[in-house]
Amino acid sequence: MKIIAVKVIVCSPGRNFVTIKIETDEGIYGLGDATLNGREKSVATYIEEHISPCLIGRNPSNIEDIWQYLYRGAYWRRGPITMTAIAAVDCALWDIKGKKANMPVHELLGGSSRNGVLVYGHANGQDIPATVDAVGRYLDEGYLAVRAQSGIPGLEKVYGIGRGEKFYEPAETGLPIETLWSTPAYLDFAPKLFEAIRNTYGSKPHLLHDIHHRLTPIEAARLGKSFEQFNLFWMEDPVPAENQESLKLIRQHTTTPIAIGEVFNSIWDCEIILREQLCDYIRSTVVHAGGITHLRRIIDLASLSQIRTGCHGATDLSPVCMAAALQIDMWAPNFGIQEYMVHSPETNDVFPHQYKFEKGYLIPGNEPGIGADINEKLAKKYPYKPASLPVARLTDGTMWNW
Ligand code: KDG
Ligand code: MG
Repeated sequence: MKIIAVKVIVCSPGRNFVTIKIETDEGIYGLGDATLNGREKSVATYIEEHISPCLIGRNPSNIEDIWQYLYRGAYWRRGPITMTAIAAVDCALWDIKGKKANMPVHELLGGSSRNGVLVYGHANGQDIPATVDAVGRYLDEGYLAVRAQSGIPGLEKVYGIGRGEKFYEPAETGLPIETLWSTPAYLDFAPKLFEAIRNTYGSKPHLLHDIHHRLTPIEAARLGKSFEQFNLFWMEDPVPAENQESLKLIRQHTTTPIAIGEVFNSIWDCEIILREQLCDYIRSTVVHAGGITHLRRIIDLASLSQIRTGCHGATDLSPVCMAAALQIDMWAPNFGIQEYMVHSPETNDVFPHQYKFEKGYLIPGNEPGIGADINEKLAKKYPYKPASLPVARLTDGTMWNW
């Protein structure tokens, strides 16, 4: 079997996506998501200029060798652009291998370890009552786990608050919008949100919350302590983790579980965190962490410290990534939970997929490969639109982490 073409498809059905399609001389093709929110064209160019020419004529079965070729052969290792590009190729090659073997990818990884994939939905609202209502709607739909984010009094455009009911989409057309952040206002407010949710729905639902890299370790430690009484499933990205050891301070002070890693690109970004058990859930997923081949290594290292998976699954990760993540989720012995942010109808039309939601779980199905496709003709109707993620400033104007 030989690779005969590598296509990069950039489209915007509701939001921007980059997809790679690797075609073979046997008529089988594979798909990989290559979307890096706000940097879509950089990855597309990297693949077109530096990867596609090297793949033509290679045997797509040699997934490991091709991964090593693209990683070691780049010389400039790691980084979000390179690792997203490698991830897309890797995912497409697993898709091809599955189709050739007539098996879903989770069968090739070692078979399924569960019947379905526990997911969490995204409830958000402008204030506490609206967020409490939104949580209730997810519970009514059968979700067992819900992430809750609320607007904070006095702060405009807080992270995680959507325009629509289900699609929270932070990227805006044009240059980055500026948002405001106040740590004191947030630390005062966040526990009140979870108090209201627990008072309304009791202790059963799993509740999650994303801090989105905004705190220092001691602030996160304090928040984690005040969350303990509400028994959160996790608090996510409490601090930016360039300094992996900074999580030690948080761990010394609180038993609220920590999830981290959606922006990590490789095992080296979380090596200390995983070895020293500094988180409870690792958030890395297929598209930004080097594909199925590399994510599997991260998950195995995590398992040594009883850390479970909680793969990123926001709307900027296409259904192709979600389908691939579900294959990993079905296999991973240390699976924890999967993020599930429902895509827009336009996105779902361009990327037909077999996974479906049932009573709090996603069921990936048994189609050969990863179980997602692209309608290229329809994709052409949604041309790329430049869009950026917001930036954040403190109330005195200082740049902060968005
Ligand atoms: O592109 C950025 C989003 O994927 C990110 O802001 C979403 O933090 C996120 C999450 O947990 O889904
Ligand atoms: Mg997050």
